[in-house]
Amino acid sequence: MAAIKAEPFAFPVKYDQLALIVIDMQRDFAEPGGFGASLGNDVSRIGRIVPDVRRLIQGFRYAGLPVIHTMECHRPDLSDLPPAKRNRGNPVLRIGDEGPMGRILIRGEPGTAILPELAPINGEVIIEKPGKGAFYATGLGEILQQKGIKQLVFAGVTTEVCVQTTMREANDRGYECLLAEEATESYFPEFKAATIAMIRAQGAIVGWTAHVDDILESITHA
Ligand code: TIU
Repeated sequence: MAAIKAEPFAFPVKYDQLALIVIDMQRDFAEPGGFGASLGNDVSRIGRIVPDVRRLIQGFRYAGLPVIHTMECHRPDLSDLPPAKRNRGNPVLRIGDEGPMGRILIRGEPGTAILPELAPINGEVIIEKPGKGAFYATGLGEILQQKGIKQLVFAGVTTEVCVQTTMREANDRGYECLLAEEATESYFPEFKAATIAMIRAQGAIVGWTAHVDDILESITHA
């Protein structure tokens, strides 16, 4: 059986059931003036993974494998934004407030867009999600089922928030999950390291982790 070199042991890949899911590579998390910065974070860390995320996306496209993109965002009328989420953390700018890149994390605003280098192409699924996890209040589960996808490679930000939440949601739904280490980032390096460690602990209790190069090498055989 084909396998991707991974931790804590080789990932038993089935190319006909595999997709890449890129979580929330949006300007709001990567650029000054967006949501990540409004929470007091150094957003420059996020931009540094763009080349590795791009390599991964292009490898999946070249192999003819699906690429799914997610965006954390809300309706302009905020009807899908619980007050508990809007008020949390006392940010400088709250979700829905007008910032230098438009309204923070609102669908269709410039700051909410995916970074241009990583923009979806025609035919790729885009999931707009109001939560941290990509399964909550979205059609992701149905789309994966329809496409026969049972294995997910994860990239995107932030490792311990939206990426880990979605991996845990997917794991509970029976998907086999593999996190691409160089293609994910946190505002807190120690949180990224801890997330990688806890995902693959206890015999891959949540999933596997692998290097981008090893994933790319494997999918050339898809
Ligand atoms: N704040 C933080 O680390 N993350 C988020 O709010 N959203 C995502 O991770 N996408």
